[in-house]
Amino acid sequence: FDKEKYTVVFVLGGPGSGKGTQCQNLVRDFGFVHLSAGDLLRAEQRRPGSEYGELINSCIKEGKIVPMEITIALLEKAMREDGGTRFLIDGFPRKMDQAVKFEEAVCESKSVLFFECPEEVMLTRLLHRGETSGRVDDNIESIRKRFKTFVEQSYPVVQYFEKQGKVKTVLCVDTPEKVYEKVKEIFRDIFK
Ligand code: UP5
Ligand code: MG
Repeated sequence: FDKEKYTVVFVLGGPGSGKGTQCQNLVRDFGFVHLSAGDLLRAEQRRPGSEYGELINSCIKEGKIVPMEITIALLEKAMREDGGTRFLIDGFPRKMDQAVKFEEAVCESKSVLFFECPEEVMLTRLLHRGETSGRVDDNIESIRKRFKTFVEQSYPVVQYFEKQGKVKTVLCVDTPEKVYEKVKEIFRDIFK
C-alpha cells in the first residue's frame, strides 16, 4: 500500500450530525471519494456468506463498535478497489485503537473534519430518518446507546487529533446548505 499516494480526510461527528450528507457535497465539488465505514459494514452484513453478518448486525443495533480488524480491512479493500487517491473516510475512526492502527497500517490523515451538534438535534433527525430508513439503529433505544458510545469512545479520538492541530470543527445545527457553506470554505483553504 503506497501511503504517499493518498490524501485522507476523516469526517467525524455524532450519530446524525450530517456526515453522510456533507460528504456527498464534497464528492461533487472536490473530487473526493466517499467511504462511509457504517455503509461498508452494512454492506458486509448483507453479503451472502459473510462470516461477520451476525456480529456486525448486533454491534450496530447496540451502538457498539465493530472490532477494528473488520472495519479496517473493509476500508483498505474499498480504497484499493476504487483506484482513487482522495478519500473522505466518514464515521471512522471512532475509537482510539482504530485511529492509531489505521494511520500506522494504512495511511495517515491529512485533516479531520468534525461536525459538532447537540444531542437533541441529532435525536430529532435520526428519529425522523428512522420513519423510512429501515436502519436497525434508528430507534430511540439504539440512538441512546450510539450517543453514549460517541461520548465515551469516539469523542476522545477528536481530542487526540485536535492536539495534532488537524481538526476543523463545524457547528451543524443549521440547514444542510448553510452547513455546507462553512465546510466548503474549509476545503477551499486546504485543497484548492
Ligand atoms: N440531516 C443531515 N444534515 C441535516 C441538517 N443540516 N439539517 C437537518 N437535517 C439534516 O444525516 C442524518 C439525517 O439528518 C438524515 O436524515 C439527513 O437528511 C438529516 P446523515 O448525513 O445521514 O448523518 P450522519 O452523521 O452520516 O449519521 P449516521 O446515522 O450515518 O451516523 P452514525 O455515525 O451513527 O452512523 P454510521 O453509519 O457511521 O455507523 C453506524 C454504526 O456502525 C455505528 O453505531 C457502529 O455500530 C458501526 N460502526 C463501527 O462499528 N465502526 C465504524 O468505524 C463505523 C461504524
Ligand atoms: Mg452516515
